[in-house]
Amino acid sequence: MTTVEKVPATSYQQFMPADRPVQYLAPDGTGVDSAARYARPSDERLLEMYRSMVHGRRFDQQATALTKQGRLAVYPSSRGQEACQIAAALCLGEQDWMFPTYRDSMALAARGIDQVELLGMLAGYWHCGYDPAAYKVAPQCTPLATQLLHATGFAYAEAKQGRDTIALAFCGDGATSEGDFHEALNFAAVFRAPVIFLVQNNGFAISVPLARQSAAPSLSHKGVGYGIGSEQVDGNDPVAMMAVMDEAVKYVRAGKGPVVVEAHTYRMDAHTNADDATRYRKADEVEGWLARDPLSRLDSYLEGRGILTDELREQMTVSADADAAALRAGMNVEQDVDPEDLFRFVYSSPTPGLTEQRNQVAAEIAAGELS
Ligand SMILES: Cc1ncc(C[n+]2csc(CCOP(=O)(O)OP(=O)(O)O)c2C)c(N)n1
Repeated sequence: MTTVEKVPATSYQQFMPADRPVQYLAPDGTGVDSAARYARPSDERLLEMYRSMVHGRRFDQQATALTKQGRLAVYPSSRGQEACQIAAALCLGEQDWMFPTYRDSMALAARGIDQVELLGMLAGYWHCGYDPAAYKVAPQCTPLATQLLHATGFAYAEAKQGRDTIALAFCGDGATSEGDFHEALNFAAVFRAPVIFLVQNNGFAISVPLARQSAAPSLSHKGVGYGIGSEQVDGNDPVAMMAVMDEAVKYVRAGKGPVVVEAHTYRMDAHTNADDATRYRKADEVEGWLARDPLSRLDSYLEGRGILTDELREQMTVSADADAAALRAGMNVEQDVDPEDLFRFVYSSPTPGLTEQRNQVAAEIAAGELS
């Protein structure tokens, strides 16, 4: 009879997420008695995060309005996910890279990307409206989970060259069902790539609810099987988000391997402006999440601590409105686009199919069939 060698109990326990999402603030902004696994961020950083969240929400609202004015082809709002995206952006160092999805525009704005450039792709001006190298932000990926592989390969290469860079890859709950998610986690774990996988679990993959997507105890548990340190956090609690992301950055930068962070959150708007969310979710569910709004939660907390005053709040609102006005003005300037750019830079040597498409578009333009 053969015996199976016993695996020490701690070998997987060190990767286990908390039983319940880490939380520091109750929905009304009062402090909760947390296990305080992680250091609480300073008041200065929380105020900075609040400022960035006010700007992020205003940006998101403006981008949604731009779809109604025909200036953007589409916009996937992330209203309600401010704490996840902005904590993630603010916890990175200047040398680090982000690998975002279509939903992560607020994180990109928080990183300092020019807002008109940021929306360039969704306006149809260019493949990626901003310069990825200048901001250290890869293009926003629409094919689900592909960015996780890009981030993993990039982080691995950076480590191999002895650079102190970490990669932060974003994805949604639905993307954790993609093969690319699993391949990225496995490679990152085996080769200790310095990458953070931030899963924003907003409850839906378009109209598909989480229960039809995964039977795992939590999405953070998906990291455990790969030998990745994993955590779950209340993604609408800005203090907890920043505390967990700070720790994740520290862990990954110390060379301990990748981390999976699942942030439990909710997208308050439809999947995009082209979707009608009332067809698959109930109004009372949305109401319940509105009561857990991350921005008002941090507002109450900082006000309670005497850090956020009416005057400061007003200043931030005025400054966010000014940014939105500049964005509107910038998006109302027609940009010169060359339709041939659609086909350039796709492959170093264009495929026959691509050449045929390019010739067809050129012929239609020459014949005045496209303007
Ligand atoms: C490989 C691939 N399959 C399908 C789609 C179509 N699609 C676009 S968004 C989406 C849902 C994604 O949900 P989730 O990962 O939870 O992210 P969220 O949109 O909620 O941020 C799907 C299926 C796609 N973009 N890429």
